[in-house]
Amino acid sequence: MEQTFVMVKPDGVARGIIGEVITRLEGKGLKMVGARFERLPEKRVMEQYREHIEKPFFPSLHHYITSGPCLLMVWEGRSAVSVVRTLIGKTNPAEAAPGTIRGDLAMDIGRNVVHASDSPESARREISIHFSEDEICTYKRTDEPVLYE
Ligand code: IDP
Ligand code: MG
Repeated sequence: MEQTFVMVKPDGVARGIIGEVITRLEGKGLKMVGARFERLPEKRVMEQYREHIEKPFFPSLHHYITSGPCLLMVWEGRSAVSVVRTLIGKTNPAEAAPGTIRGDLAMDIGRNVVHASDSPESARREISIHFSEDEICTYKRTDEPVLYE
């Protein structure tokens, strides 16, 4: 099984749609195996978004992502990385398909509610930035035997 890093950003927290995000991932059949609610410390913001540090939007991204608490999570399932990327939709909510989290629940690229890892390599890197191994929990969902062939 694959794991991916998912985060409800401060706008999603402030708008009270944490539950909606979790419900969609749980309903799909993904399993939450780690979670923490916190304001991101400076060091981990820079590690998380290192590929964007030189981009023109980075100062506003930095300001926004540290403006309030985030819900950081690790989700597990078959092809979890690509499955979650499909569920969250395109980066710009104006272009994200209906039925996706960003397509249904957001308006602005700078306020797009959720983050999710874009590849298995990013997922491993991002999970290790935010979580230690002992924070990842192992358990069975009772529907696992019927979720997968
Ligand atoms: P992703 O979140 O879909 O993986 P990335 O390109 O990795 O998108 O960008 C990371 C985050 O940076 C986006 O989710 C968004 O919050 C912000 N961002 C990306 N591009 C822009 C932009 O052009 N203007 C403002 N914010 C942006
Ligand atoms: Mg990204």
